[in-house]
Amino acid sequence: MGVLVGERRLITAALPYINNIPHLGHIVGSHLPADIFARYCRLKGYDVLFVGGSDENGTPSELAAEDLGVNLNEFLDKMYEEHKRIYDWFCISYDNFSRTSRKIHHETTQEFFKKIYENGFISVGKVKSFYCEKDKRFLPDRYVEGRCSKCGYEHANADQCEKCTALLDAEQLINPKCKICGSAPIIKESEHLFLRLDKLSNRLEKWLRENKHWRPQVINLALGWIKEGLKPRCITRDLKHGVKVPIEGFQDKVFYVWFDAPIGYISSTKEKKPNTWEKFWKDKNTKIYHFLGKDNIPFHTIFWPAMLMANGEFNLPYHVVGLQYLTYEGGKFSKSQKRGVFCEKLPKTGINPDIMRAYLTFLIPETADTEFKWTDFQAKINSDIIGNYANFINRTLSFIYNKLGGSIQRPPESEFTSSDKELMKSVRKK
Ligand code: B3M
Ligand code: ZN
Repeated sequence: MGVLVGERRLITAALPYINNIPHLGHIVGSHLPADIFARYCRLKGYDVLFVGGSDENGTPSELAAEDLGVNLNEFLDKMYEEHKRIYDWFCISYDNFSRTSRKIHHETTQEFFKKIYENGFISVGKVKSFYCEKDKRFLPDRYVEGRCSKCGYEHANADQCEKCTALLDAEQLINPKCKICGSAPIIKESEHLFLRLDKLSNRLEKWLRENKHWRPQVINLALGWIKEGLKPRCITRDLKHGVKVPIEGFQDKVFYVWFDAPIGYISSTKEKKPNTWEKFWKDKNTKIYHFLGKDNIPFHTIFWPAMLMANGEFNLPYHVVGLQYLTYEGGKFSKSQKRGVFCEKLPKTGINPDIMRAYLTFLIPETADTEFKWTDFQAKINSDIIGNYANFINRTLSFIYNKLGGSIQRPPESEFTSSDKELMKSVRKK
């Protein structure tokens, strides 16, 4: 079909945070468009690998397990199964859906980091954060609350006040309290590692400008960040749960979750193709396509390519397909307000996954946000799927039945193409 032998495509969908049950916005924002593209590429004859996995490190999963009062690993195992069931229900044709809690991912991240370190793109700096002397631990932002120094709201988090949206730093929170034990934490300075984005800014800009095939919203966002000026970015955290930092003096820290998560694309490839994974990442005949939602664009157009450049051994993404948001009946999806369709409920509705996929495919928010509406779901399925597509097939079959006595003359075998033969085979199977 016009495809050169050996042309390869590695396709990824953003790794979902494990602590949230995905809603329809997650499906249309990455898994579904990546799946459609992967199916298309397979049909065209490319050597395709479609990988993903769950993003399991960092504070969100630690917090979620603590809130439920369950053991973290049990929580992660249960949520992984839940996620997997949902993507299977939607027939997302992942070749591998891995987990960033697996050993292979931890090792891959540490090796990836070491190379960046040896190449001179890591610096050391000091960061001030809250430390609870009673719990003997540094507290992530969401573990501390206090009074906002801007508007007086009593339950502001350490990094941001939810009421007035002001971004705060540790010293701007009045009467801070540790959310675990209620005592007042102190501010402590600790050493962290930084990725030298500043050193890579020119190379990133040059590369971004070469990517003429990207969508304007994606490229403009990325160039906007470059214009603002890139600063070294902290890539370590004082947490227990995550990938351990493999160098002297930092062994009690873990990597920032956005540092290890994109490396999950590599570890998922390795897990599936232990002997041939490198050709999907290093060979010139491979193109890498990342599918992700709008909020993930900066990480995939700046932070991740910078990590790849600093490491030096891997190809850069060929395409970063950034999608916009899906809204639900005129507002945002919200778990706490119970707004939207959360996918664990879908199998119980009796809706056929193909019907849901068909409507969601109409809605993929390619250039602007789109809206899920049940009345529109009904109208689209009735008019486009049943009215047009099913009607076309029904009319053709009725015509053959009524006018041609129920059969059409079979053309000679030599006239069938290989895709005709495949189609006949799959029709007979049903
Ligand atoms: N887990 C954010 C999200 O789920 C983050 C994506 C990681 S992709 C490497 O939207
Ligand atoms: Zn405030």
